[in-house]
Amino acid sequence: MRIDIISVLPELMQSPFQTSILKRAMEKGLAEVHFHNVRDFATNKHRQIDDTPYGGGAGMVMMVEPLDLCISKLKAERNYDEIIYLTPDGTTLTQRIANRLSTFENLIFLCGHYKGIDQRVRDLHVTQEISIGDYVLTGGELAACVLADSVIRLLPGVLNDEQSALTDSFQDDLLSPPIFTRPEVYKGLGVPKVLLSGNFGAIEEWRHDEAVRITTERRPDLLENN
Ligand code: 6GU
Repeated sequence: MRIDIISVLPELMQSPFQTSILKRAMEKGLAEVHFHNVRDFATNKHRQIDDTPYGGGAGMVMMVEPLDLCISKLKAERNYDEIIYLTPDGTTLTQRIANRLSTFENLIFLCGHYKGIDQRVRDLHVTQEISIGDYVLTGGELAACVLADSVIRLLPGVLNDEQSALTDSFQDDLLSPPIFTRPEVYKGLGVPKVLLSGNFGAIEEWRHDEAVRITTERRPDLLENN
């Protein structure tokens, strides 16, 4: 998979891709992430990329031309499955969306900044708009990192044990059951006996029951999807 990320602050997004699992995914050639600085596509002599909104109001708007030039250049080089604008007014990211995006070859993530982007960029190019939750960030960059992480970890070969993505919280609309490792007793707190029993049928049943119990307690809304 190839992801092209367009931003005014690409330096904000370096470390997540240079560490741990995402780094290994890149090194193995399973994912490529390319950053594009909008400033490089500015056309006037001040290298301007934002301007005041027509009609007035607070804040600046990212100009249509630099973004159009950047996206058009990429589109001329390859076919994109989706061009995603990261924005608080997009569809809230879910595991289902991450799963779907993980099946694609080429994606563009467009990070908004300031008050947002000129509507005509959305009309010309954007095929999907995604938010990572009901709160406001200073820009789409951190959201783009979250989205990229959620998608790249699903690519075949990225996780060591392919099972582990399948048993994630949310993958079956259930939260995860409690987990334990050594020691067997810590500060008087033990481990549920069933986990020490070696009875894998009983262990699976316990884990499922716990997952349902915790989901019922914390996120009953998830159970309605089943
Ligand atoms: Cl995608 N962008 C910004 N600026 N804030 C957000 C967001 C995105 N998702 C949640 N809050």
